[in-house]
Amino acid sequence: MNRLKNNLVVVALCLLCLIVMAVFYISGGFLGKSRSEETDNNDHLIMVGISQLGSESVWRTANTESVQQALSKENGYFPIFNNARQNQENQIKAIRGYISQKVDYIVFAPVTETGWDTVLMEAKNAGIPVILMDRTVDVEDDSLYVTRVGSDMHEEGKKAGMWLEEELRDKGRFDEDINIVILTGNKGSSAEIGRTGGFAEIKNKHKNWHVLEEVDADFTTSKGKEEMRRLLAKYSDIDVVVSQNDDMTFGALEAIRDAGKTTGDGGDIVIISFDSCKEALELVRDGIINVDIECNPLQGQYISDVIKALERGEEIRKEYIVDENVFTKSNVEGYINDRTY
Ligand code: GZL
Repeated sequence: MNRLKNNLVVVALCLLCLIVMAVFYISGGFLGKSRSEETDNNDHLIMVGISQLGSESVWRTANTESVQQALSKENGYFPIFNNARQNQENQIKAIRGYISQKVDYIVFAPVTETGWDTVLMEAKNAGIPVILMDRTVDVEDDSLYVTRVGSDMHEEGKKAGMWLEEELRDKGRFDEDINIVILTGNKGSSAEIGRTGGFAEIKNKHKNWHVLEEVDADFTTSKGKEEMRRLLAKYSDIDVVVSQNDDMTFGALEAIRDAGKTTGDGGDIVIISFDSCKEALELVRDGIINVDIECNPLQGQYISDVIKALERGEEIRKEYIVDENVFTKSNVEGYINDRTY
């Protein structure tokens, strides 16, 4: 009789344990959310693989923050993010990873224009729409991406040239020989290709504008300072520096100051910069940078709007160009305080 009673107790205890475990598993007690709950929660989220090219500049950081804020879980997304540290191979690896994870969309800022045909064909064959952010790609078949959200960087380069025409005219130097050095961003990036080409379109109208040297300073402050120091040692008569982003400009300004020269309004050297981050706009206000051609990094909401339109089955454009300005001492004041980057 005792043996029977003991067996019944053991069976009851086992049943109790099973019930407790079942309750915990379903309520997500031991393992975090139950798999079914985890899957249900994420099922209706739009899974987006984001390949950012790097974190080389203030502009890039603002661009990253903008896309991470827009493509957030609160806004209906399941974002997966990778920083490629300005290396194309890392971006290709990240995109292949997103393809194997079967994301719904791929958003990527290509570090350079070429070398993407194969991996974008893999994404297309997997039925994953690719959205370009910021820069563009040079591919045989432009159906390999659905759209690009970014700037018209050729136009930005032209704006720099047109401003210099006006500046020289205003200062009575229109027919003077003008010696120019150019700090470019990463050679082969659409930012460098656009800005270099746009500025050259204007420069080529002026036989008295002489580009002494054009050098890749990597879009970074350290490289901008290093290259500017070298150029100052090589050329004693630089009149204008065209620096294709503010980070390189900050480095160039340090080198110019170290060389005992002045910049900006009435200075020895005219400074033309790009991006228009807050710190640079303050230098425009203070007359240290002559002009800053805006490049708007706040592209996240544009990208989210495009994805939501695609989700609704709507037609979208092949390109969305963000609004941009040109800042000089005369108009910059009102833009500085609410600058978020
Ligand atoms: C421009 C962007 C450039 C910025 C730089 O659209 O690609 O890259 O001008 C950034 O600051 O590094």
